[in-house]
Amino acid sequence: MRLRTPTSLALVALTLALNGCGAAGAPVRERGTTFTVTVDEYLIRPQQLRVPEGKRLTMTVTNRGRAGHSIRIRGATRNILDFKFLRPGESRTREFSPGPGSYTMYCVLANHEELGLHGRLTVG
Ligand SMILES: [Cu+2]
Repeated sequence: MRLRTPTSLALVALTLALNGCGAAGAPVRERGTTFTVTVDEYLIRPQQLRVPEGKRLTMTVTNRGRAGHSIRIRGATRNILDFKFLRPGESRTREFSPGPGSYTMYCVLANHEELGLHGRLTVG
């Protein structure tokens, strides 16, 4: 087997990092009031989502994973929305009217947030 040079190893690492970003990290700006996020083990997509402020929003969470997930949206001082336990394949839709600001979307189960199941919801 041919030994790889440090340069080609660095390129492989860079390519993997870029692919990782593209898979979940591309920020999405949603101009409408209806949007969907998908969750699995252990990512939420989109991971950075911006939505309009001053509107009633309709959010759907779809679980594309093989485990159950319970998604919550938390602000600086309180939780503003809960999607109770979603079985694999299940979707649920909720309406809410968040104030402007930055929120965290995450899974409340076990250590799922720590494993990567979290994202940022920016209103405004
Ligand atoms: Cu989970």
